[in-house]
Formats: sequence, structure tokens, C-alpha cells
Amino acid sequence: MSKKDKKTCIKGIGLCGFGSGSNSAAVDVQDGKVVRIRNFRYDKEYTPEEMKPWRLQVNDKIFEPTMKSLLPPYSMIYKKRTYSKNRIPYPMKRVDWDPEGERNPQNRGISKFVRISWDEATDLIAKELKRVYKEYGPYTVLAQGDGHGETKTVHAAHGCQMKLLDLLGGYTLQARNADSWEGWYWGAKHVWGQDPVGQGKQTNLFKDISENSKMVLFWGCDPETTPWGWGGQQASRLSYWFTDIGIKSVYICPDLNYGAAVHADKWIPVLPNTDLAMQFAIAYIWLTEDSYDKDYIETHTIGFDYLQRHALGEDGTEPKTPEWAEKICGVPARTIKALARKWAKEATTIAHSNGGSYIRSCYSHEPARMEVCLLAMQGLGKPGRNQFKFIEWQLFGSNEQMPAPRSEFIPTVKSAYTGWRYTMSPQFLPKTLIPKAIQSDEPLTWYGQTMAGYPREDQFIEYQYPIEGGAPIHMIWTDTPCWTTCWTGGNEMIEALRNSKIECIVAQHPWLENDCLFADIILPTSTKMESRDISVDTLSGNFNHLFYEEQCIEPVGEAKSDWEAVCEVAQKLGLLEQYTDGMSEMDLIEKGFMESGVQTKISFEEFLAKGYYMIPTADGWEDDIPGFGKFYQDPKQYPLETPSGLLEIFSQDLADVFPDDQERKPYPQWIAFGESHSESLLHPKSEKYPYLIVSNHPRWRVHANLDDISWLREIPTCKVAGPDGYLYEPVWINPVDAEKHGIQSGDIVKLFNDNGWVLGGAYVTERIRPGAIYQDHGARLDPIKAGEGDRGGANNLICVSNTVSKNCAGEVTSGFLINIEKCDLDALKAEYPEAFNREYDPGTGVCLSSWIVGGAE
Ligand SMILES: Nc1nc2c(c(=O)[nH]1)N[C@H]1C(S)=C(S)[C@@H](COP(=O)(O)OP(=O)(O)OC[C@H]3O[C@@H](n4cnc5c(=O)[nH]c(N)nc54)[C@H](O)[C@@H]3O)O[C@H]1N2
Ligand SMILES: Nc1nc2c(c(=O)[nH]1)N[C@H]1C(S)=C(S)[C@@H](COP(=O)(O)OP(=O)(O)OC[C@H]3O[C@@H](n4cnc5c(=O)[nH]c(N)nc54)[C@H](O)[C@@H]3O)O[C@H]1N2
Ligand SMILES: [Mo]
Repeated sequence: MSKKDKKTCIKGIGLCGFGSGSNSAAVDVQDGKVVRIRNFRYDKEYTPEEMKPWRLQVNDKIFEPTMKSLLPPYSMIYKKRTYSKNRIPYPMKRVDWDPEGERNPQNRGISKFVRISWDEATDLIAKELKRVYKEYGPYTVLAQGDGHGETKTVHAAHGCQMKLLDLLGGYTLQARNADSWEGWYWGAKHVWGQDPVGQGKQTNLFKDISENSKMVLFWGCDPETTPWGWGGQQASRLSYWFTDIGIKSVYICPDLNYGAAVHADKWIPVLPNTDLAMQFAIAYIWLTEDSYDKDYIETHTIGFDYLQRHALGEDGTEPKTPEWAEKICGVPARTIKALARKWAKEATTIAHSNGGSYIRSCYSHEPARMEVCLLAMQGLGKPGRNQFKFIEWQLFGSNEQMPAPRSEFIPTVKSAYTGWRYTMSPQFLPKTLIPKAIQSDEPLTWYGQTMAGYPREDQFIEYQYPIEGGAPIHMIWTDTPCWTTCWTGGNEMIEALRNSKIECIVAQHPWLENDCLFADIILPTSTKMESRDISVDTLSGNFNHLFYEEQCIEPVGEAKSDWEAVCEVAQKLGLLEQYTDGMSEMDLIEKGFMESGVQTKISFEEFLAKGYYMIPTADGWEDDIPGFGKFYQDPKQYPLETPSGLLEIFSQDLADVFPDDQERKPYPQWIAFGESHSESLLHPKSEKYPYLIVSNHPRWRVHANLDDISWLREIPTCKVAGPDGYLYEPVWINPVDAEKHGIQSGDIVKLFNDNGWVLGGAYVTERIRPGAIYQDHGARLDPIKAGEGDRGGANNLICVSNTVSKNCAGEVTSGFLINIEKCDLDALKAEYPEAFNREYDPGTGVCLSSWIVGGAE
């Protein structure tokens, strides 16, 4: 092999999206193929002195950044995703979708696809767009362009189509709900006024916890799984460091998750979405034992009386004693008391990645804001007493949101075409309301833009669909085709996608999976290995850096990047020049650089020559007052973003705008079920469906991504091999519950409720508490009967479709009621022979040939 056939490129291989890569990687390319992906060494072009590494020392123990990136396993195996057997080989059209004749919407998810050329595909799309705009007017195309995805900037996934649709007269935006932090958004924000990432002020918490905390509560937090997806391995290193320096790690979660399994000093297995009861009992202990910070409550909060009366039962409700809570949350009263007493005595910080179904279930605003109240009762912001975000160290990039030592500045690169968090179209729909909007003939109303980062006051504004002068949608253009395995009411969405009002669905995606199966036209897009770009790493917790990404390989099959795909359609519409502003790929990369912050440090030429720029740790970072420290020291000088500037345990705004809302009152209250939800073991519905699902972010995937990676699928906790050789998505069940159903490890089981059923492979284990059943979310859809039953284990299909609560249009994707039974595979096979006769590639489970006429050759 000659030397010149080899090269190494820097790539930000993460799945967070929007130009922010979780950890830079070195990609080795040989003879036009990606052969290996490694950690990237920072010190090739910059010396440690230039980078000014930060350092923490406690006694004789030291914690500092590493000199190479901290890649999670997903990044290392990413060449498998680039070369996946699931790659869409060429543009395709659904066989029985005929724009001149029958469109057969009812066959979406059933019928196959045929190959067409890029020319035909883009002709069809351009024609349909023109027709729909002409016939129905502006805003009648829904752009599904949100979502996480490969960390690209110029070529970025998600949202490329929006600018083109704007040029055509406007579109309906699928407004991304605050998925990751619903409870913080709809609840905590009214107490402490802040967003994004709900958890607020994070300054220097690595240091504060290390030096001042005695205990960290990992509350709905798995530092060995979800930080992998965003921030790499730093959270794991930190967890070991905390143990090393004598900090106690207490895990509160229904499952013994991967972090708990290696780091927990104590695991408190709570029933899903019942934490609120435990929280009230903790408050009850502090109130009755006089072990909370009365001075702080006096000076830093308003409305405490309401909470106090409710906790003690002085408002006509039951007193929230530990014994009362035990019956609801399944945690013994003595454990709750012990936890409350230790917490009152010792400086305690609460750690979350985002909170899991603790804040992503029914009424999640209650536990989220109750947590802030508990933190307030122990003096939020005092040394060692904060809330710590164990992931996304610097996602939105203000110094206040950095638990890691501060760098000189935070580089940013924003694509000219994407950035779903920052765009808003006059006509929009909260993501959670889309199936309803399609199915119903009535206009819809709701409160708030629902997108993270919007000001608190926005939650009090009523919006409607269609807007005045707008019209309902008749076409969908998606670059984020994973509703079925990521969002609420999946089976309901399938029904909506089959509605004849939706005349054309365009999907652009690298892989033939999930909602692609419901499209009419499919465009194959490329992975980041296939194009040049610019990216930034702000999530490693080591050093921020900006880098140029060379093209590694030629596009796979007929793929084009997401941006290039939209350019092709723009060309057909005669709008290419306006769409690109006359800029080439390299122009856009340079623009990204010129706006990044790095342009003041080095020239573009030097940047290209070196390939990257490392941003040093800021001088004086040690002096930054941690977390809520400033607010603690002087709430008048450093007020919060609430109307009073204080922690508002009682929100006058909520009281004024929603006086009749029984589900979200002005202050936290105990609620198990209500008008919007009956997903509780205390509700009669639980007689039929006696378990609460724990649908976590997947250990071995990032949401919908990576379910086709053979190297991951062979790991026993990733898939369970069925007797038929198919690899099923694991279902954890406690031995006590398994026995009731005669279920053993390795059995194929069916999870079901009124919304449908999904299969899984049983893992009988005490790692999940009785009453809860665990199956990760994001498994690849593999319909047995699309809209009803699924073999892949995509449990979002059976997830509830009601929103967080009446006036909160957020998602509920975990902690809902289900039942389980042993599955009679033979009977199922007899009933659905076609689904079971598909030919699967053994390692990856891919069955492209079943969906493409004539196979995928
Ligand atoms: N059951 C359950 N459901 C949940 C949650 C839960 O806890 N439990 N959590 C929720 C949360 S917090 C989130 S953030 C969402 C995640 O939901 P999403 O952000 O929607 O999911 P992703 O799988 O990250 O990405 C969306 C799609 O982008 C695709 N994609 C990746 N790269 C590219 C690309 O370069 N081009 C194109 N065109 N597409 C690309 C992926 O294949 C995938 O289909 O899920 C939510 N749903
Ligand atoms: N590997 C991987 N990493 C990811 C992602 C991914 O899909 N895969 N997604 C990324 C995204 S978009 C986000 S938002 C973050 C999410 O990060 P998180 O919100 O932390 O993720 P989850 O897995 O939903 O929940 C974390 C833990 O909460 C616990 N839990 C579940 N239900 C309950 C409950 O009712 N009460 C309590 N107390 N605990 C509960 C479980 O132990 C679970 O492991 O992760 C990011 N990182
Ligand atoms: Mo998320």
C-alpha cells in the first residue's frame, strides 16, 4: 500500500446535531475506505502550556483533563453506520403512490419502493410542492426538520428544507417540544425562571462538588449511559473521582442502571413516576424535625407557606408522611427518613443528565419543581448544595452553564440552513399535537411555542392552528423520520400518516428505517464521512475546540448530503441561487469559521493547515463562584429570572393565567392521575395494565440511531437472541413479576396496552424493581402489523399521546401503564406469515430486500 493512499481526518462523531460534536475523533482512511476511528490527540499542534489544562486536587488525589478525546463506543464503531447494509442505495418511490392517479395512503408502511433517478425524484418533489402551494396556499407543507443527528454544520441534518419552503411561501413548522427536560421546562422554570437545560446555573460545579459535597444524589441519572451519547467518557471519569475522594453516590431510579451498577453506594429503587411522593415525604421530615434552612426560605423564596401546608396536610389533604409515600412509591419509610436526615445534615448536590422519566412522564412539572423546592429548603447555592447537570457540559454555551472549568471562550458554528432551536415559522404545531392536528377537522389551540429556550412568559400565550390566513397541511417533508420509535403515541401517528389529507410524504435519510417506510418519495442522504465540514467540540469537558473536517470517502451509493439534496430540488424550482445565497460548500465553511470566535485567534489559512484550534482554559477559572452561589450570597444583586427575582414556590403568573388548572396549580402538589392521565398504579386502569414502563434512553444506541450495528448487537444487554434467531430488544423484569407470568430469561414477551403491542426478549433480573418493566426506547421499527404490533420493540408505538398536562404540550414517553405476557411466537407466525418470512441479515437485522422491489441490488 503506498503511503499516499492513507490519510487521517478529524471528525466530530457525535449524534447531538447542530454543529456540536461530542468529542473529536481521528478517522483513518485507506484506499478510499474508513478503516478505523480513534480518539483524537489534542497535543499534536498545540502544547499543554498553550491549552492550560485545569486541575482539581483534593488531598493527594488529582483530576485533570486528558490529552486525547474521550470517545464513547458509538463514535468508535461509526464506520459500521456509514457502511450499513441499511443505507438507502438510490432515490425511491412507493410502488402504489401515483401523483397522477391513486395515492393509496392506506398502504403507507405496507407497500414497497421502486428505484427512480435523482432527476425523477426531484422532478416529482418540485411538482408536488408547486401543486400543493397552488391548491392549498402557504404553510400547507409540514417541515419535520428537528431532531438530533450527526454533528454536521454546512451539510447538517435537520432543517435544510425549511429555507427552501420559506422561499416558496412558508411552511408549518413541527415545533420541537422541550423533550429532554419537559418537567424542568413546564414546572421548574416557574420556580427559578431559567431555561434552557432547566438546571440553570452550573458554573464550576466540578470543583464545588469535589471540595464541598458529601453526597451526590443521582436522581434519574445514569452517568455511564447518557453522557456517552452526548459528552463521551468524562462523566464516567468524574463518577470514579467522586468515589475516590470519599463522596457518597446515592442512586434513585427504578432500575439498577449502568452507573448505579458500578458507582452506587446506595440504590433506592423507586417506582416509575412516583418520585413526587418521596419528595413530599422528605419535605415532611424536614418540616416536622425542623431540619431545613428557615433563614434561606425567608430571604430567597416566596410562597413557602402553600407548600408547607400541603406537605403537612394542613390544607385538607393527607399528611405526606414517609408511611404515606411508601405505599405510593414503593420505597420503605425508613429509607426515606434516613435519606432526608442525611441530606439535611450533609452538603448534598443532585445530579441529572436530564432526569429520565422522572421529568419525562405524566405531570412531570410536579417532581421537577418540587426538587427545586427541596433544594431551596437546604439552601440552594451554598457550597456543595447545588443541582448538577451531568451531561452536555456546555451545550448552549454560556459560562454560567458550565460545570467544567471555564475556557477562554466558547466557539460556535451555526449552519446557515439549520438550527431548529432558533427558527420559528408563523404557522407551527407543537410536535406532540401533530397526529391530532392531522386527524381532526377542528382548529387546535395550545399554550406556548413549546420549544426549549423560549421565555417563561411564552407559556402564557395561546396559539392556534391553522393561523389566520393559513391552512391545514397536505404534504410532509421530513429529514427526521423517527417518530415511530422516538415520539408520543406512535401507533396514532401511523394512523395520521395514512390519512388521505396527506397527499405526499417526502423523506430524506441515510438509512431505510422507521418512518421512511411511510414515505412516498425517499432521497438517500450521506453520512458525515462523505463530505467536508466544520465542527466544534464543546461537550467533552476537557477543552473546547474547533476543527475542519475533511471529506473521508466518496458518497456511498447515490447519496448526497442533506443540504445537497435540497439544493437539487431548489434547482428544479429555479431557486438554487436564492437557496444557497450563491455560496459554495467551502464558502460556508469559511463563514462558519469567521463567526466562530476563533477568527480572532488565527487566520482561516492557518486553521486549515493545522486542522483545528484548541481553546485554552480561562485564567482565573478557579475564582468563578459555583452554581447558584451568587444568588445564595446576595439574591438582590444576583436575582433569578422570575418576576420577583426569588425562588417562586408559589407562582402568581400560573395562578392568574390558569386559575382552574387542577393539574398544574400555582405551587407543587401531589397528583397521581387527573383529567389528562390515568397512568398510575393507584388508578383502576392498573388492574388491566399493572406495570409502569421504564423506557430509558438506550444504552447501546442514541435514540433511533445505531440499531443496525453488529458489533453492538452481539452484546448480551443490547439484544436477546430469540429461538427463531431474531435479535429482540431486551425487556427487564423482576423475578417476582416474571414468576407470575411464567416468564424466564430468553423468552419472547409481548408488552401491551390499549395502544397496541411490541415484542421483546425477557431478561429476568433484580436490576429492575417489581412493578416496573424496562425496555429501552429507540429500537428500529419492524412492523408485524404497522399501527398495531411491532417485532423490533419500538415501545413509543404504544406510548400515550396525551401531553404532560392540560396546559403543557410536552411529551410523556415513559412511566405509562402496560401489561406483559409470554408470547406464543408460533401462533404469531401463523397469523402474520409475511412479517415473519422477511429475510434478515443476521448480524444487523437489516431487511432492505423486503422493502425494495427487486431487492436492493
Ligand atoms: N420512550 C422514550 N421516548 C423518548 C425519550 C425517552 O426518554 N423515552 N426521550 C425523548 C428525547 S429527550 C429525545 S431528544 C427524543 C429524540 O428524538 P430525535 O432527536 O428525533 O431522535 P434521533 O434518533 O436522535 O434523531 C432523529 C433522526 O435523525 C436521523 N439522522 C441522524 N443523522 C442524520 C443525517 O445526517 N441526516 C438525516 N436526514 N437524518 C439523520 C436519525 O436516523 C433519526 O431518524 O426522543 C424522545 N423520546
Ligand atoms: N447512550 C445514549 N446517550 C444519550 C442519548 C441516547 O439516546 N443514548 N440521548 C441523549 C439525550 S437527547 C438526552 S435528553 C439525554 C437524556 O438523559 P437522561 O434524561 O438522563 O436519560 P434517561 O435514560 O431517560 O434517564 C436516566 C435514568 O433515569 C432513571 N429513571 C427512569 N425513570 C425514572 C423515574 O420515574 N424516576 C427516577 N427517579 N428515575 C428514573 C433510569 O435509571 C435512567 O437510567 O441523554 C443523551 N445521551
Ligand atoms: Mo433529549
